[in-house]
Amino acid sequence: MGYTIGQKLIKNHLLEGEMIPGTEIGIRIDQTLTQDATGTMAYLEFEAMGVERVKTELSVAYIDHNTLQTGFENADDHRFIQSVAKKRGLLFSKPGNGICHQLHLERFGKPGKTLIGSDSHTPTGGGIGMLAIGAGGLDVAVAMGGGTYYITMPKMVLVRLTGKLSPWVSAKDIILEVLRIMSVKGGVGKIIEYGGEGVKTLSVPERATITNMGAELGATTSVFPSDEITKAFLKAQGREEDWIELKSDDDAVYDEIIDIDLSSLTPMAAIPHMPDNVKTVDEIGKIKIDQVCIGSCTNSSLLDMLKVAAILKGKKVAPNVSLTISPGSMQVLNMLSLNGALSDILSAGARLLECACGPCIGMGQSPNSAGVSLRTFNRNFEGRSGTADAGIYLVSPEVAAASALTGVLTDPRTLGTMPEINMPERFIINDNMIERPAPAEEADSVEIIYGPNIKPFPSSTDLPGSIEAPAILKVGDNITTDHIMPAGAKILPYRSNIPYLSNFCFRQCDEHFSERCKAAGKGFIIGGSNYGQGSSREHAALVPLYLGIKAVIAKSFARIHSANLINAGIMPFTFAEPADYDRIDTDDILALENIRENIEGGKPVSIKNITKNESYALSYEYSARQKAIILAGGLLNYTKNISE
Ligand code: MIC
Ligand code: SF4
Repeated sequence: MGYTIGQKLIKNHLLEGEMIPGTEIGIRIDQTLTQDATGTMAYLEFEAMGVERVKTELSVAYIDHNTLQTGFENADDHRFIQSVAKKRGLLFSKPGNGICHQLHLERFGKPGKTLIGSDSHTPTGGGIGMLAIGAGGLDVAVAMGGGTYYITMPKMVLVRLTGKLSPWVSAKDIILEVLRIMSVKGGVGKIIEYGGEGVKTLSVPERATITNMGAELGATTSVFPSDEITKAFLKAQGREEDWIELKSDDDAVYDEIIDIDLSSLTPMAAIPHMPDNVKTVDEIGKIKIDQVCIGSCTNSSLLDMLKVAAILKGKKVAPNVSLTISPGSMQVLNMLSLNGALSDILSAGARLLECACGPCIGMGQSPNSAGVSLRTFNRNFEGRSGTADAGIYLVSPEVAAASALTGVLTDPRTLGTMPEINMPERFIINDNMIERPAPAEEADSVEIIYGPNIKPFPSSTDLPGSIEAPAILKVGDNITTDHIMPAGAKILPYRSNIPYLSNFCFRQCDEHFSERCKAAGKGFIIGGSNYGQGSSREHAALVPLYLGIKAVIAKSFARIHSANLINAGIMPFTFAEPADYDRIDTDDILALENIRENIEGGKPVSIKNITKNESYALSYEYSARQKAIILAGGLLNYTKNISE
């Protein structure tokens, strides 16, 4: 039996376990990336591990999220990360150089390699045939130290593309269609692989738009073959030697196949407040809009920006619309400025933002009250933009630019003939904003600079024999990490200050969550299905740990969050009978009796509802390693125990 691309990549990096879907495997990691919002914590954890120099082939620390410096905090964190990078052997990408995923694709990603990143959109690298996976900061720190990375062996899904996109329909519409079909939890435990004749019609940036938003499917990762198109892209980046061919075997077997005829797609949008709430632009109609934001790691490539410039050229942005443009990287911005496209964008009345995440993570540009904002981004979760009652629509650059001109949601097919945009044969290469590490022999003299905003991260203790505590919070389905630990310009600067962050935990669901946790001293969270979807931020586990949360009992979990909970020493359990979810109310006193003994012995676990005098069976599928981590009270304790 032949292999799929995902299976080949895993097989070439397999260190532990067997490639049996649903079982835990350990893989070797070639490259890592971090961004600043998760990076500060990841490097604090790396420092706690006591490793002198990173042991990967390549590790890069990017600064792209916390670039608004409204106080000393972000600049201090940048300085801390830069000093760690210099001392420990990492490349450092300075603020303003661009968004980690776009930059990594341009300058460092290599087909056939493994990459983990402390950001959920790391699978963008699948666009050039990498096995690129989003992970919690601690997992990335372990990989930087040369440690194995563990995942559940995924199932393989083939999305078979046939035909060719019609004019004005783009890669964003393909992934929106996949989201419509599969939903935000449809990808959990799966690798989404793209194949079929239609693949040849898609350039690398278009492929990367698709793999990027595979994160919204909950997938382990997404991947494209590495072919002549990949080669041409790497050549244009001056990196032809990094190319290898990668394709699935003819007799590869997939667990699921989804067929999409590209020619049947029309412009689409994900309507508020979930990325899988997908409708065609026609179905939604000409709603009035207030803001258009073009950029983010999903749609900020040169190709995207050139399309936008061509649409805006010689025209004027509608009076009621604020249009922002964030190019994905310095390379993109440089090329736009040299070929005049930037002038077309600016002349139309756009606001140019720096090459960073910006509005995507609520770092500025929050819409007006009850505003409607069209964004080329990947997430439209309620409140994420910074305006609680704004409605965010996720669209392609073509829909975004066309709508910015009319002031209403507009089908770009009404614009007439589509301008032809080609990929450049050579990108402008300028790595002036990448700092190289000190040579190993000089590393000793580099001092790590800690700012006053850096507070110790919470510690956890061994799993006790039994736990009795209230159900502090009960939430519904599809709770995102943005609900658990919100981001945005006001909160993000405190990513290295867990005590302060704890004041904002679950704010959107229960204003008093933090105080109630502090009063109770310990507690449980009851969740619906797909609990913890969205980002990789381990803060969504570290802050609940700080607040005394001992276990989360949900109908199902998102992959990265479940791994982060275990790493923090918080037990994720699922209801054996999903209907038992309905039987628990907030403030019910619950007890996990003999929990230590049960986990240790792999015995069945149930939770007693003392208030209602009932008991509910729970399921857990911890590997032997995960059990040991839970018993030790988290990955850091576990690592310390085995190295003592
Ligand atoms: C996001 O898009 O939500 C983020 C901000 O990039 C996160 C990481 C973080 O919370 O710092 C992600 O996607 O992992
Ligand atoms: Fe940055 Fe947004 Fe991409 Fe997250 S999704 S990495 S915030 S651009």
